[in-house]
Amino acid sequence: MVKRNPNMAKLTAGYLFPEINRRKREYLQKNPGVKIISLGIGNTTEPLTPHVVEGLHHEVDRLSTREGYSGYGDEQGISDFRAQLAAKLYGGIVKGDEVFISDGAKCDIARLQTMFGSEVSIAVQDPSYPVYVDGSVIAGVTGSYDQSRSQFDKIVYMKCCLENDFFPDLDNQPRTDLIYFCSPNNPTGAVASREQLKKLVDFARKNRSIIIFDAAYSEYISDKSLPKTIFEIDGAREVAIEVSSFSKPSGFTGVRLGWTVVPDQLKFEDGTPVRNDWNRIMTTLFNGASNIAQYGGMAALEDEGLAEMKSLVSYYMENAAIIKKALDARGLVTCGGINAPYVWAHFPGRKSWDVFSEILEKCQIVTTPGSGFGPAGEGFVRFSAFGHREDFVEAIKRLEAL
Ligand code: PGU
Repeated sequence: MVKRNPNMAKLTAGYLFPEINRRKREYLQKNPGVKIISLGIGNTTEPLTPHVVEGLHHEVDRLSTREGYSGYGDEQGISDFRAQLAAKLYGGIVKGDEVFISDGAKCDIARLQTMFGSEVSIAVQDPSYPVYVDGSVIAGVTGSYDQSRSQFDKIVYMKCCLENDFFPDLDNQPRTDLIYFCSPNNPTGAVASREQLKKLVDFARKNRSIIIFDAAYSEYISDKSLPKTIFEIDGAREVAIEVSSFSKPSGFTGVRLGWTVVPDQLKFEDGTPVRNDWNRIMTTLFNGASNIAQYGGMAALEDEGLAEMKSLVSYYMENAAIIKKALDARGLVTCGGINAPYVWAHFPGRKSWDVFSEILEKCQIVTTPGSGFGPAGEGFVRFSAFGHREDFVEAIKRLEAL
């Protein structure tokens, strides 16, 4: 018999989104034929846009000829694409060879967790995208279990709530090796201001920590005063890695394409550039993003592609406005939904899973319970803005039953 990896046994429950699906299926078994509206998982619904499709087709056609065919490519991605990405999405503040193309942000987070290993301590925003904690636990980042707090001692939860504007009280946080930070935030929809990110960078510099900045929703920022990347902040190049993705801005959730920026200046304690180890991880554990997806990504960075990205983002953001308005009208306190595709609704004194069940039963709408993102998410429910417009129009009618 093979011994089970003990870290797997340390995970608290199943991964959040399959659990939500399980409950949805269970509801459908009991109520066959009911049309459920899914505002749960942040999964894109609108078709790929024409210019991007052209880019994908073009590469498929090229691969179907003997002259044009190519097999494995550079593990780090097509160098032209890396340079384009640095220029178009970062305005040149990062270099092409600091950008590593991948099959998505989630996969890069897992590989970063492999790179940093089990010896590190981590801090996460509470609530946060469950992969930061679950992936770290799988990688062995636990330490001993503190029964009184129901938490592992190598994992620090930085409370982000209404009272602190969803930005952690850094003056009272202990030092950790890594700090996961997501802005625009999943699930709260909060976007850190320039001043807040400066505080975060200064905190990391003081503590010699590394920030893993998740910018998967950066294209949803329309307010020009808000930073879209951590690298807009002075000093970030010495303390931050950024992961990001084409999933949400270009609808590549199924196509799969993302990237990670590791700046040259970022070093480990012994002076080794983090970039070297990241290159070693990518060349060893990854074989390059699909060449078809990369050509789709390149098309997305051309002027027509960027214009399409803008209109796709606007479409989802109108959904966000529709749902936010309806929830506000019901007297609920909501956050997010302005520069982020999630609306975070407060149900004071209630358990998130109870609210989830009530919304499912009364409105046939699937949401995501806030407690699935961390202890401070209790009492909240997340509404995703990813869906067809007609479903949002229908959803707000159904919410009247709440
Ligand atoms: N980072 C954040 C903050 C996310 O919310 C998501 C997706 C990803 C990364 C994944 O990016 P990829 O490039 O597509 O890998 N979050 C969704 C989907 C759930 C999931 O398990 O990824 C959500 O509903 O939270």
